[in-house]
Amino acid sequence: MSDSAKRPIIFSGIQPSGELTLGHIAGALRNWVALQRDYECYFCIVDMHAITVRQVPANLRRWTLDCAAMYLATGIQPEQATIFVQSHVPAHAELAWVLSTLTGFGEASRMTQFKEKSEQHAHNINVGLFTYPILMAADILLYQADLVPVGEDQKQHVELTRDLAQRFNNIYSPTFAVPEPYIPRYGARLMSLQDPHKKMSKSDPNRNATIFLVDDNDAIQRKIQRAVTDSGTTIEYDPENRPGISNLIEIYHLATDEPIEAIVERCREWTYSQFKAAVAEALVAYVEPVRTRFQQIRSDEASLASLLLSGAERAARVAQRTLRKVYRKIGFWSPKD
Ligand code: AQP
Repeated sequence: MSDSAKRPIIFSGIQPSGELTLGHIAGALRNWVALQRDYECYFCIVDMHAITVRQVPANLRRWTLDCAAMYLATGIQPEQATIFVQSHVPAHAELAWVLSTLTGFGEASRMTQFKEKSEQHAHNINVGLFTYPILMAADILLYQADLVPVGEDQKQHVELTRDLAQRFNNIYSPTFAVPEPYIPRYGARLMSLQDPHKKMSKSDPNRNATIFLVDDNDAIQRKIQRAVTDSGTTIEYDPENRPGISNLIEIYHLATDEPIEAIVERCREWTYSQFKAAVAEALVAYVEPVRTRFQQIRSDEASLASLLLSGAERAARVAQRTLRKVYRKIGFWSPKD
């Protein structure tokens, strides 16, 4: 393929720090699937990010394979995308070190995810949590990504990535593509079912707050029925003032593809309990095939291992090319230059 025929590049990743949730589909996976045919895609399982919070080693290993299987179960095509584990490609840590020397302490201190996670993990506010966005910048820049499809919470990190790319390009010479975030209009921040002011999270200690993609149909029904709403009576989309019901409308939209406006128009006068029943039914129909595919794919560990091995080899070749260029430009001596 000639250079002019090259497809633009996507990089994105998910931490294997638990079972994946409906939030991951809404903010990330469904957009990866939609974009995969038109882009050259690198979809990473970011285990190095996951250890910024203390992990049980056996769980981390299991969730890494779960994550790969879920990528496939939600529709990522291994023929279209390079799927790999971050720690299998050492260039991520190496470029992160270089970028850390270009990042201001104050700049890193402004990252809201660090502030939030420091509160959640007050007993373990480690330096890795602080430098997390720099490692994320390295992830993205190594592959010369043009687009980074993420949920709303990651927008600030992509902005930092852009600043670092531009800074490096200005100090040395053009080296990195400057990536754009890709944030969906709806579902960019699915909220907790138990506290609609909080993001739905895989590590929420309250399992009722989160729809996991491996939840069985009964669990999905139960969680939706118990979702916290508000004291209103109509089905209206107003995330600021009616976050609970608006979140359920976004979930319904995700499960059925019916436009938000059409849902509101059709269901405005329904009771909350009627609407919750409809959301639960649609969500069961949406999640069940994903769960079934996941179970099939996850049961074949040998195939997953071979997919991740070849993914890492391919990713490492591309990443190494960028890293070599960076090392040369910053003045690291090498006998190969
Ligand atoms: N609730 C969500 N709504 C929309 N997008 C979401 N994403 C995660 N949760 C939601 C998007 O998924 C991608 C990868 O996320 P991650 O698991 O690497 O990190 P996270 O955002 O910290 O997700 P969790 O579930 O909250 O993980 P834990 O509990 O381990 O911290 C990102 O694009 C993210 O925006």
